[in-house]
Amino acid sequence: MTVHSFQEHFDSKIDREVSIEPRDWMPDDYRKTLIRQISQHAHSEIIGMLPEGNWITRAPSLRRKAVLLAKVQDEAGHGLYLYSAAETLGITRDQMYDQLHSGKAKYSSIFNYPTLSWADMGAIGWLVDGAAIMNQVPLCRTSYGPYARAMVRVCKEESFHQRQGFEIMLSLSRGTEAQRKMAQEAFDRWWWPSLMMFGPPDAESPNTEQSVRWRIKRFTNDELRQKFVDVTTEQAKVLGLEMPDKDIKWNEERGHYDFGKIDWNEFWNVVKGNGPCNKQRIDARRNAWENGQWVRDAALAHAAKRKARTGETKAA
Ligand code: FAQ
Repeated sequence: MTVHSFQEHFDSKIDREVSIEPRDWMPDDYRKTLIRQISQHAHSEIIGMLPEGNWITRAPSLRRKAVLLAKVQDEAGHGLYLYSAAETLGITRDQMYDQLHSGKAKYSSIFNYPTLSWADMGAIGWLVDGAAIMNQVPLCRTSYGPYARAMVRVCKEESFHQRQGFEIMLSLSRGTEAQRKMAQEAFDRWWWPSLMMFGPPDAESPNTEQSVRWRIKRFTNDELRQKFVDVTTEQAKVLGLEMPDKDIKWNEERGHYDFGKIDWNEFWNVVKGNGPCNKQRIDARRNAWENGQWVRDAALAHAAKRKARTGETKAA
């Protein structure tokens, strides 16, 4: 087959909704885009463990501690499935780690904000996992097979995360005045950064058009952001919390909520590395990597010894 006919075959698979698999021919830019998106997604899951990890020892009850611990472990699992999916495209895990630790790779802006109170665990579950599901359910139908399959389990776990967050917010908002205030204050801080998670507006998103054509992305950034606003505004009513955006208003004609202006300067500032916790997050990952060197060395030495021993047994 010529490159031309390879391309035709690829295009026809995309049009027929047949998934692209690791051994299939694919355009270089399709491969590059997937490596970029999947590895950044993996990094987000791993860095995303840090803000919540901060509260495991301070969770207010044994039940809350067990649930939070399980959630943070789930995020580690998501990172691992995603690194594995990216590896099928020809990048190694070490290369991806190196890109993260050197600051070359991006990860979601949301994880560069601090977790100041217990209510932040509620707000993260409700809003951050809520935004993650909104973005990731359509990715279960993304055109690259290994990414789509990884997303199925990730989304099931994320919906448990979202519910546990909502339940924390519900308990706090129905609790004492101090607890209600804590919930409102967390909502106020996490609202705008959650809207930023969906990425820049479509008009300023260099990757969306091509990714939608390749069916990597099934919806644009603005479409997903709007769905999220519509759903969470209704959920805030159930919680009895006030929307942090005073301009939010139902638009009968559009059948959607109109909402206020997002501060895109803040978003780009965080993406460029100048958010409140960027340095702390990367330092924590680098330290974990460096301090874990002896564990990796020990595991390799153990594997080599076992291999030598079973080799000896076989020879005998
Ligand atoms: N933060 O042209 P677009 C989670 C970058 S997982 C930082 O629109 P694209 C689970 C973008 O990379 C959360 N950078 O890009 C959890 C690009 O730069 P590049 C992560 C951002 O790829 C919950 C540039 O801006 N989810 O939360 C952000 O078409 C709780 C231009 O943007 C995923 O990764 C951002 N928010 O669309 C864990 C989902 N937005 O790479 C723990 C998969 C954009 O060209 C606790 N990813 N940029 O240098 C996606 O759906 C897409 O990659 C988007 C961005 C929608 C994030």
